[in-house]
Amino acid sequence: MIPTITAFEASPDRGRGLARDMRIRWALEEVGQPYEVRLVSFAEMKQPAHLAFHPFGQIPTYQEADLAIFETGAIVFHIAETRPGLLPDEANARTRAITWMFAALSTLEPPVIELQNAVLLEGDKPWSEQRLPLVKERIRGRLGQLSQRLGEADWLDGTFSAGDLLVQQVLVRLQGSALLDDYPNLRAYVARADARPAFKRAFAAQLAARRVH
Ligand code: GTB
Repeated sequence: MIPTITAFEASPDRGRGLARDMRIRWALEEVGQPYEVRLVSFAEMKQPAHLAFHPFGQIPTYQEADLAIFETGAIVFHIAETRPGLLPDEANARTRAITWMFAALSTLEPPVIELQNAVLLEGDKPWSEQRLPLVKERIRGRLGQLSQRLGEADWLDGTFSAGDLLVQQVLVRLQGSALLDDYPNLRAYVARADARPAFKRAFAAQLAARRVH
C-alpha cells in the first residue's frame, strides 16, 4: 500500500525544504517507495481529525495500511526497517547507523532548535543579546565534535544511512547562519547529501507542493 504523509499546506519556509516532511520524503525517495501527500493548514493540524494521527498537532504524519505514526525519527526508522537502502544489513553496522539517528535527534538537534527559538521567539527580549552567544557556543561545541568524528570520510559510518539523513537534516537548519563556516568538512557533508538524486527528488517535490498553494 502506498503510504500517505502530511505536510504544511503553506510552509513558512517558502519551499526551502526546512519543514520536517522533507526528511520523510527523502527517506522514501532513497528506498524507491512512492508516496502520497496530504497538505494540512495550521488550523487543520489542531483539529480532532488530525490530532487523532498526531497528538501534538504537528506535521509530518505517516499512514500506511493500518499503521499510523508520527515523529520523524520513528517514521524514518520504520521506512528504513521495512525497505532496503537506509540501514546496513550487518547487525553491528546497522546498530551504529541507528545510533546516529538518535544522535541527530537527541544530541545535535536540541541546541539547533534552541537557536531557532532564541532568534525567532525571543529575539525581542532584553536578555536576548546576552543569551544568543551562549546558545551559539553550545552548537559550536557539538559541531566541533561532529566534525572531528567525520574527518575526511564521506559519511559518518561507512555507507550513507538513515543516520546521515537525519544528521544532514539537522545541519541544513544552520545554513542560514555562519555557524557551519568553521567546519568545511561538515559543509561538504551537507553538500554531498544535497547532491544525492533522492534528496533532489524530495526537495523538488516539497517545492512543487508549495507552488500549488
Ligand atoms: N519532533 C517532531 C518530529 O520530528 O516529527 C517535531 C515536528 C515538528 O516540529 N513539526 C512542525 C510543526 O508541525 C513542522 S517542522 N509545527 C507546527 C506546530 O507545532 O503547530 C518544523 C519547522 C517549521 C517551520 C520551518 N520553517 O519555516 O523554516 C522549519 C521547520
